[in-house]
Amino acid sequence: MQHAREDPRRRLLKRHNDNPLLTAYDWPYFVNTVFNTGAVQLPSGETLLLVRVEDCSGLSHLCAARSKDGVTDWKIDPEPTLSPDPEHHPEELWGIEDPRVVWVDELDMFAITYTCYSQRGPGMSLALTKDFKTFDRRGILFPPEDKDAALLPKRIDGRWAVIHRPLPAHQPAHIWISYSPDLRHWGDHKIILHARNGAWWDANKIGLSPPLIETPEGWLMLYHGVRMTPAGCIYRLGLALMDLEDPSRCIRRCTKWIMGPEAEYERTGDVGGVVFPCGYTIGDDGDTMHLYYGAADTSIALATGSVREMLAWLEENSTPGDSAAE
Ligand code: BMA
Repeated sequence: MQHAREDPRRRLLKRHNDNPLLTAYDWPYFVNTVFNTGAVQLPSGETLLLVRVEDCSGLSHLCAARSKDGVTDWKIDPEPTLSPDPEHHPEELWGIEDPRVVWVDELDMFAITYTCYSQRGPGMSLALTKDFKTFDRRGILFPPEDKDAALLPKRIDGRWAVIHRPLPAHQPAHIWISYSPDLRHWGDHKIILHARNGAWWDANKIGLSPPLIETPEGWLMLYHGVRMTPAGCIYRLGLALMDLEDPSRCIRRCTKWIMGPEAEYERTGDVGGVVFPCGYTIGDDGDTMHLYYGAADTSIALATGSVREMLAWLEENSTPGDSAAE
């Protein structure tokens, strides 16, 4: 008998047949693993992945891979594209990880938010680029521990907004928003999505996955929930819809996860049981999402879905507002 969760009709996100798309064996230089990746479409139409690469020291850097169709024939930079720079940025001493990339019209630049791994734990940094060759590093925005950040691609009421996930010494860990007039000074910090309690799939620890997706109904958020089990953590994905004018206001939030580790390459690897998307591209139809995710902290995989279907599903499988205390 087929298990319900294996029923493809229930899947909002369909895994690509060629998964995993990229592994360490595809890399032009020797590395341990390639996994959590930002993704954008370049003006040329190419897909660019900004990949977290872990070398055999255990530290990570970022490397760009480009492909015409977003699936095959990847042209990978022959050496690291963005390396930790602890001399000028001591907060990058133990590497840089998990980039989220958005195109920002007003700046005429891509904004990359990434984890900087400092001696005091992971914090969150910002760099700007036009071409993924030269970078304007803006340094650390939020001190440790903080991760899973993405800039909104435009100002909200005149201010920049970043979604992020501080990690307090004692869980739970919730998703926050912070605002800035200049991308430098940040304030008005506010929790926008609480980790649930008890046995929920998204209890105790949640975080933003890729950058928010602007839709006519609101900002669609894909977030991860970390289920802690005696055998280790399970990273799954869920949906929330945030108000377009006020992204700190959650309109509705899913009750069930939409994707979890099922395939062999998601269950087995350096950290099994992890699907971790940091980026997507949207097809020419304005609806098809190509979601790139790290699988088991070991490879890069692709799943495709319809934003419209996700919104419709959310209507049926959600509770209004943040609804965390239940
Ligand atoms: C999270 C992040 C991710 C990683 C995941 C599973 O805390 O550090 O980079 O993929 O854990 O190990």
